[in-house]
Amino acid sequence: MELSLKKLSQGHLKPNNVTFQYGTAGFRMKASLLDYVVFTTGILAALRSKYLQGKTIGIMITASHNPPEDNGVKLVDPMGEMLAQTWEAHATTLANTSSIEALIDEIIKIVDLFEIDLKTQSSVFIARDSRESGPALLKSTIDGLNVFDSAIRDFGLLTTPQLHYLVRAGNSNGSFGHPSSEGYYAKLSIAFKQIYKINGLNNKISIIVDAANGIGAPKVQELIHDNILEYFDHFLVVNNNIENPRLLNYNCGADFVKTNQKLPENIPNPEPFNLYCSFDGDADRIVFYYITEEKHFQLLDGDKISTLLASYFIKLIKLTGLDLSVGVVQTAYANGASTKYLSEVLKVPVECTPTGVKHLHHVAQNFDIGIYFEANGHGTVLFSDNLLNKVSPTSSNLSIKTLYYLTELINQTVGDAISDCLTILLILKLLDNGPNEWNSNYQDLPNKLLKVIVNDRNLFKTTNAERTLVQPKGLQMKIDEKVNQYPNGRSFVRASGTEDAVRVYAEAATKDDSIALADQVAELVKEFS
Ligand code: 16G
Ligand code: ZN
Repeated sequence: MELSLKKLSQGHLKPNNVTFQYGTAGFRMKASLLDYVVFTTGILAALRSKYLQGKTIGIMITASHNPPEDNGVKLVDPMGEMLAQTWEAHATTLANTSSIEALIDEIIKIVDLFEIDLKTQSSVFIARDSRESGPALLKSTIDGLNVFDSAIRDFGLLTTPQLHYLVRAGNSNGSFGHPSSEGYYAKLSIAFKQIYKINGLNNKISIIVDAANGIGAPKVQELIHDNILEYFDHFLVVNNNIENPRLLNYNCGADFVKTNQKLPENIPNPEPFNLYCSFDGDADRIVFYYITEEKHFQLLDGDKISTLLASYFIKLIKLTGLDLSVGVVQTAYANGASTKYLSEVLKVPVECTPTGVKHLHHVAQNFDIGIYFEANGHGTVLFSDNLLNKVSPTSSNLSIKTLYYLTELINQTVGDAISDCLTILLILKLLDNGPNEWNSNYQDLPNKLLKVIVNDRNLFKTTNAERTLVQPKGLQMKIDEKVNQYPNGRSFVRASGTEDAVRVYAEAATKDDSIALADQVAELVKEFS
């Protein structure tokens, strides 16, 4: 190991004065700083695979909705889930070693701690999004992997959820699907066709997809054009230019639409009540929207997606006659009106977790049907083994059959914009709803999100799923005083996990109140920092 490490580490140096942290979704920052990080992450992936008796681990090189000059890397565990949290600290430690000797020491510590048998052959699947920095970072990651003898499959350009699917398929002996892009397309499109056919749907589907000029563009086109185009009377992908990497996430994509509450660039002749959706740069996030006759923009975000899913699954479960639990998982960013609608109208249990997909995913596993979405559009539905054992494609009950195919259509490894998109399109048809009916289930409380730059965001510590500050001392009390001055007021403060900043969220009965409350809380944050 030492010899190959010395040879392979040449050219991969840790930049001075930077501290790396495996954050909410892996390492993410300016691509120019990442070379050493991807090298050490390659090493860790090989160790993780060896530790898990040679099961396949995934490495995804992406910075999601971040600007084109950023990049990042994250690891995928064998069942397609995010890297186990206990290993995040090891990823951070390796990335922060500033000499080869220190790196060797840390590797040895990990090998000893987990009693890793280095002779076990490691196996790693790797893919990247469409960023310009991707190929060079891929090469450095592979150097890291080659420190140990690893079987490497480079899948080239993929969406993040495709890689999650492939890793799980690769570890599942065919029971989850074929471990190839074709296998992914086949699984989704077969399920889609079956749901459409067995339910006797005959109205064709219309959708315009804004793919953020990211990798989701060619992938959703391939899936739909080659497999299910006959079910659409209008299918168009805009912002599909991945040849010019500078356009990635620029004035388009899920983050742009959610943050600015307006249409992305390049929607041709927007028509009232046409349904649109936006992916982010690596297609693990989706939001929908439409415009009214008065040309008002209406966002159907992650909260609207989870309420639609919850109301549909509650109806479906009744028709199956099966005894299955349904629950929804949100974060503090979920609009208060959505939480109220879920618990008071739909009467489903609603759980709140800290921000970041891994937290929601974990809690959603407690239900037979665990629906989780962040307001920003990250999310999916998880199905329990109990449920999977009760559904079958050969059932004589149409609802049970439909439920079976939904478990195939919905990507259970991670939120997947393509899979979520197909699912929502079908559910709207099954419920015979258009965007306006979907949007009418509840009305969002006006809200405001602010970013405050502080000297040290680590001073801000929270509890109660990020809804209550425990530090700095005294600040939460002051926030509560402000909140109490506004009808339906709610506000919370948390340190960002991806940026050096603190975020302030506020909602209230009127737009003006939500802005005033956010501003006042932001002032308090500055005072206390
Ligand atoms: C990451 C998370 C996302 C979360 C966001 C919060 C994943 C795959 N991504 O992008 O879920 O909403 O961080 O960012 O978990 P923040 O901590 O900067 O507010
Ligand atoms: Zn993303």
